[in-house]
Amino acid sequence: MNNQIGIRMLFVVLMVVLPSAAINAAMNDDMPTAEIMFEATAPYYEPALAVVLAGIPVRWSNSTASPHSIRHDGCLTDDGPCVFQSIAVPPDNSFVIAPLPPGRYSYHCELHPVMRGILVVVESRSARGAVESLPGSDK
Ligand SMILES: [Cu+2]
Repeated sequence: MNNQIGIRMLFVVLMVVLPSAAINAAMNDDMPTAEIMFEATAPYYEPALAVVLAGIPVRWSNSTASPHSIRHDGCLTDDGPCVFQSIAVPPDNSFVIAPLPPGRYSYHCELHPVMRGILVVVESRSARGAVESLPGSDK
């Protein structure tokens, strides 16, 4: 009786641990990634002003119940370069962009124009503090 329970417990533990071990291994192979969340309420992108180091991909994750997108403001006009643009990201999905050159990139959600965010890419950690103290600065 005790043995049966023990074997059953072991089976349950293996069922739970093995898939998550595989997921952890896959994640450890990934590069470090800056994370931004979509939110259903203001400021809609969290953080709304994201300062990331050059060389790091940026991931937007959608934990809301609606699809959202990420579209660099340069895509709106004829003059600006359109640096990044996603399709509509469904709930529980994410969108990753390759590392960007240093600069300030304002962006919005094409589906909900009220959603606006700023991505600032800096060369080094020391530049990061300087940018964060000037959230309104437009480089
Ligand atoms: Cu949206």
